[in-house]
Amino acid sequence: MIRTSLIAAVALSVMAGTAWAQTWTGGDDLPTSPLACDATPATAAAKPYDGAEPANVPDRKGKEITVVDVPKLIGIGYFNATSKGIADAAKELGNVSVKTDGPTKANIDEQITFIDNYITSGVDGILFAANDPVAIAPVLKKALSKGINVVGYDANSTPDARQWFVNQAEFNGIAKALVDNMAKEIGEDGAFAIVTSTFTTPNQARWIAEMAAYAEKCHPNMKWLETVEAQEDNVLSFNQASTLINKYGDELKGLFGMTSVATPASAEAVTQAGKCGEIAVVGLATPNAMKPYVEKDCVTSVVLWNPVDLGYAAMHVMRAVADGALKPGATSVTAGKLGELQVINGSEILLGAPFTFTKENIGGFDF
Ligand code: RAM
Repeated sequence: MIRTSLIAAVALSVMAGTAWAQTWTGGDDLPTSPLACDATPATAAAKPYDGAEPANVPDRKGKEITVVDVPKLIGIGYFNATSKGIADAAKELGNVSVKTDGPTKANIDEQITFIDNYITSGVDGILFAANDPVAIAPVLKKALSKGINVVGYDANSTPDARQWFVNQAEFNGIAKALVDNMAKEIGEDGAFAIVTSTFTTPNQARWIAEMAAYAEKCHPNMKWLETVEAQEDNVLSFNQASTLINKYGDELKGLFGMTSVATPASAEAVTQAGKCGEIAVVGLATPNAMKPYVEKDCVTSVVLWNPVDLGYAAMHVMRAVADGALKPGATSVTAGKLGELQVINGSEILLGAPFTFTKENIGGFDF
């Protein structure tokens, strides 16, 4: 009986002209919205506010506030950059004291403990980038119940556990940039693998799901081979990339690095395997980490945004929330030197579009 229904389902999908959606391990199961294959921009429909509301919030308008920033981990270039932006904005505002603190490994249980301790010690606001969108929710809701303002950036929680999320770029825009760059470098029928953090980290899972949907729509003959997890760990990322290189041999034409740690580590693995020019590395990383590989032509394109600006925007959003200047239903918010940032998807604030660093432009950046 099951076999018959499965055959019928396949027949129906073929008749409908839709290929089976290829699911790449590491994506989430949220709806996807792949962009057009050409440069046609997305048209984002306005959605109602879907964020949280803290309870018994004291009047913080114009008052000195104490904020803590708890990213996935501390001590890597990417979150050093977001932390710098947060500190720059606090200094500019003049009435915010902020510190960045967190685990030295990307560990959700440790991140939750850090946040819980700051709730106990007493802060006015919590900024976070989540290791796990669901597991982090209870402690963020605890903060909200105590009148603490909660704003996410970089890696979201479930929307009901924070007030706003500052998104570096739209998930489908990052997916398009990564997949288009890989197709350009390995060809429309190239095979690739993915080195990610974990299968549950919110931003990587969103990007991979959107990449799979976009590839199915615009680059249907590219072949996904495997996705491996490497936390935010440089050694593990290098070892996982090396394992993929040895496992797939000449079939492997490309590696996606989904974290700012995995991308340089994958480039180093390709370099040490003597495969520069044979295996493309396309991924998310800071320009400073990738300059050595781009300048020797081992890596052609790196996708990111400005993480300093991301932290800067998150701090300004926190101040606007504390002042009552950013409320549910707002369509934009002023973020200092960045000007007006748009609200999208109900309670996300969009920093901008992804950017591709190449040999021609990477020398102009220092973060
Ligand atoms: C890592 C983290 C972060 C992500 C960057 C690209 O540093 O996973 O959340 O945005 O890479």
